[in-house]
Amino acid sequence: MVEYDEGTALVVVDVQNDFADPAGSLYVAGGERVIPMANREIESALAQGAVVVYTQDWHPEATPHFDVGGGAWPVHCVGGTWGAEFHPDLEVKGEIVRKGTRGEDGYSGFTARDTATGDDAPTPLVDLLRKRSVRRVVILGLATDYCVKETALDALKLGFETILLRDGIRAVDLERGDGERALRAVETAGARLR
Ligand code: VGL
Repeated sequence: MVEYDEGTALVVVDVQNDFADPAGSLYVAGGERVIPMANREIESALAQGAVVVYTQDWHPEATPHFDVGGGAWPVHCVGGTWGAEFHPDLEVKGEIVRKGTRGEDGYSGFTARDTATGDDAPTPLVDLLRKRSVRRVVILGLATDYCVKETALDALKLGFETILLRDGIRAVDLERGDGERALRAVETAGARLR
């Protein structure tokens, strides 16, 4: 278990039905297995005065992010649908930051990428963390090789000390080894794995 304090935020990435339920449209193998650990970390973080924040993929019905719109992914996490809801076993006890809401590629919890121009715009996450004087972020959730990775890389770029909880993440692994490569990339960028 990590030590938490008031300058630390636990960022729980995309523990939503479409990723964490075997019936979800973009189910990440073993996704539901991160939930017990997530709940333990959430309790521990809150008990020690840390900030707990949740990211939530929240797409419009049609977006260039989806394969039917020319993108890479099956339709998933459409705002207001079951797939976009947090998994019912996850304890939700903190602020929620939605991403992808205007049709952007929303991998990182910190930025939304315009699918036409490739430009990044900030989500409310960094302001929220700065307001609470956070200097260190602890990340878990789904999926290692996309949203967890991009959130961790942005956290590092923004100057946060960044820790990834290995047992609290699972990979899509479109190509075998993507998850492990993502971990190496975030480690190389300066994150610690726990
Ligand atoms: C994610 C693929 C597409 C994720 C989101 O949460 O990691 N992966 N959209």
